Amino acid sequence: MQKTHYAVCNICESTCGLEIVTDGKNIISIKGDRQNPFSRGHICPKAQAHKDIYNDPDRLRHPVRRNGDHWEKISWNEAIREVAGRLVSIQKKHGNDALAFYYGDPALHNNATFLMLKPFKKSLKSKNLYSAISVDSLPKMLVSYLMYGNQVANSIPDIDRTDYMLILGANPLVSNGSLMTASNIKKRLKNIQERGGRIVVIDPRKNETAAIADDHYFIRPGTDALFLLAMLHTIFREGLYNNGNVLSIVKGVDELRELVKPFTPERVSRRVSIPADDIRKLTREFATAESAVCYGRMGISTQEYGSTTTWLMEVVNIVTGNLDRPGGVMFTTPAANLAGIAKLLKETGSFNQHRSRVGGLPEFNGELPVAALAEEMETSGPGQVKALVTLAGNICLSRPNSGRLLRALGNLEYIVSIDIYINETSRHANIILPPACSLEEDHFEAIFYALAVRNIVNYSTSVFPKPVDAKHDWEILLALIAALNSARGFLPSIPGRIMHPFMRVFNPKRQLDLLLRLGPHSLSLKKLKQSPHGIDLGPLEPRVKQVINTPDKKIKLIPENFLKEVERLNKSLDEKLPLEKGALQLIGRRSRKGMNSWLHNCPSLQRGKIECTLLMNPEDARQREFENGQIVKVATSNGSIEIEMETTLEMMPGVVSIPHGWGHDLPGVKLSLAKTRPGVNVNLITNDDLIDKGSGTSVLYGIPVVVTSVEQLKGNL
Ligand SMILES: Nc1nc2c(c(=O)[nH]1)N[C@H]1C(S)=C(S)[C@@H](COP(=O)(O)OP(=O)(O)OC[C@H]3O[C@@H](n4cnc5c(=O)[nH]c(N)nc54)[C@H](O)[C@@H]3O)O[C@H]1N2
Ligand SMILES: Nc1nc2c(c(=O)[nH]1)N[C@H]1C(S)=C(S)[C@@H](COP(=O)(O)OP(=O)(O)OC[C@H]3O[C@@H](n4cnc5c(=O)[nH]c(N)nc54)[C@H](O)[C@@H]3O)O[C@H]1N2
Ligand code: SF4
Ligand SMILES: [Mo]
Repeated sequence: MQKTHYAVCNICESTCGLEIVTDGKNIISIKGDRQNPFSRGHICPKAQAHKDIYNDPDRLRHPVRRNGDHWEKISWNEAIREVAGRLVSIQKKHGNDALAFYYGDPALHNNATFLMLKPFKKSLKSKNLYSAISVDSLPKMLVSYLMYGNQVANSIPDIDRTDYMLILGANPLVSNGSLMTASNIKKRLKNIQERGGRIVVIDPRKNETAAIADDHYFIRPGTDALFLLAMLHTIFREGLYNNGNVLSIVKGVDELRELVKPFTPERVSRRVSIPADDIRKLTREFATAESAVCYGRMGISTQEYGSTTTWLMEVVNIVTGNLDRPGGVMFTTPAANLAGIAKLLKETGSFNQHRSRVGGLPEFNGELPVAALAEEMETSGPGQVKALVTLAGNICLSRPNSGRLLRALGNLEYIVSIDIYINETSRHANIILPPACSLEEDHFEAIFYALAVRNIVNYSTSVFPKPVDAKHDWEILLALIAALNSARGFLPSIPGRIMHPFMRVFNPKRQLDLLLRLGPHSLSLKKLKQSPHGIDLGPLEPRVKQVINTPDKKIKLIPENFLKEVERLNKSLDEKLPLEKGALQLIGRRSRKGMNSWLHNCPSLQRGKIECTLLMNPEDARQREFENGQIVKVATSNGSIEIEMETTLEMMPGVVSIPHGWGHDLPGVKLSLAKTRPGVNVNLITNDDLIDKGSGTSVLYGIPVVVTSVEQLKGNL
């Protein structure tokens, strides 16, 4: 008998509604849920991945232990007991910090896992805690923490009402929006134009979003901070300053006016590669629009001045009166009010409270930048990492300098991966603990509703029951917490004793129910379940005063952290351009049919030409006597990779682009389809010592590279 389920897709941040028809055991079809008030039937090709993953014979369905080249099936009890025993004995021998933990993106797309993360991290008793945040959104969270006093108080573009959208370093048409949960971005962007508004994209690649924008400007990678400083200079110079309804709570306007004085459009123009008159024109358009929003993502986050650029974008929005007004950037009022809860629990963030042992990189929210992980494994002495737990992360492809990490993993005594596949990272594990399939679990996208362009909420119940002998990610974490405690052999502390049974009774569903009841819309899980298509709770509303959590309840326009960076930017204006030194600059891009390193094993997505190529401007190719389609060698100080090159006018001269998440042809990887179309791992040539000094975020974009033909290089050897 056929059954129709309504669910929310948890692959990316868009939270599209799905209509999944099954016969009780098999998936018959996956379509967009037309009755979902947010996505209205929209889905992208990746929605079909749910079926591929559910059916994938390569997906692990029980714990496995590595025995030489083979994997043997073991019971959950044995697996959990062995893992906890080994981890604790390593900690007893080498100290608590000898254990490192890394979690990746999918852990944040599952509310139950997310709620269990904090107690799990605590139970590890180690400072070596890492996540994908430090190769992603750390600058935004840090800026929210420093300016508004709460890392979870993130301002979100009010895309549905804005009259002017200035996009720097983001490609929402392919990524489907990030730190901006919005289904069907293309339609939302088109609507801006239909309302008579404008979209301007600033990007070293004329990407898919730029292709539908009103204007696109190439910018030299890594120079957005200078562009924004020149915009701010122009705003003050031309009297365009207006901080609207937040005037009374903004501190530091006079200091800002002084700070941006040296950055005239003329001075920055050569370096950013945008004519001074265009910078002025864009500034005037932005500042005089009825409402405007400056939005940026990976291209401004994981670059040399990632946190400074993120801060300056926030400042541009504030001083043009676009913070906290419809059509500008606004704060959400989500059903599960994460910012409010963080405030209540006094967990609004921390920065630089301690530093990594070897490189001295700053902690953020108790986690260290993942760039520090390899050196923490390599460098002997007290606190050296000797064991690793990964959860829903694939660091061997996602972290810069994969070669170094690979060598460092060889120093470890024990590795555990909580993952659904034997992939580039989990192949190194001693034990893999696989959770049940995502369709076998209920879902609630707490984090992404808090980042949504409308206040929306949706609870998905599982499409299939969980197999009898399976565990969800949160159950694996819970079992590990208990087993670690018992392996340590001490009587659990009083909070520990209360905590554990409490967690069993007070499972993630009950926690969510409480969050909903305490939330601003006074909902409950029961009420949500009665609305399987989700509930639209209305547009974003002005609420900055409730959100601000700084000691004086004022917005800190200039956190001191960035002053040194502004000085460095000023000096950079006299330095040579990367091109003058003979290098090209490497940036990344995302694939419509992949999700970082995964979904490459999905037959419905991975057909036709593989998307892992190097893109180069035809003029750069001509100078090097390259022909379209030839294999080229791309080198940095870390080594080199060989990859097919495509010429395209999309690329700014002097800049080349390679996507990340590829390179599946490694021994032991069990991804049958992905191995036949492996692509090349760009992180073999990215550097882990390139860091945004303001935050500790890795620099993944704007890296100097030398590109030669393979023959040329061989000839030179
Ligand atoms: N050069 C370069 N590097 C980059 C980037 C870039 O743009 N350029 N982008 C960076 C960014 S933004 C990010 S977020 C990171 C991503 O980096 P990571 O988060 O480290 O890696 P992912 O590729 O997202 O891998 C997700 C893993 O989770 C597993 N998985 C999927 N679903 C589940 C589940 O339900 N439970 C469990 N336990 N496991 C699951 C998959 O099999 C896979 O191993 O990469 C970063 N690295
Ligand atoms: N289909 C698909 N969707 C995804 C993902 C995926 O892998 N596939 N990954 C998800 C994840 S984890 C994330 S974090 C988001 C990311 O979402 P986005 O940031 O929207 O996606 P990217 O494609 O990384 O876009 C970065 C843009 O920055 C540009 N850029 C590079 N360097 C610079 C620079 O110095 N300055 C400027 N101005 N621009 C620069 C690049 O050319 C690119 O167009 O996407 C999410 N959605
Ligand atoms: S856009 Fe994102 S949430 Fe929507 S169907 Fe595609 S992967 Fe799923
Ligand atoms: Mo990401």
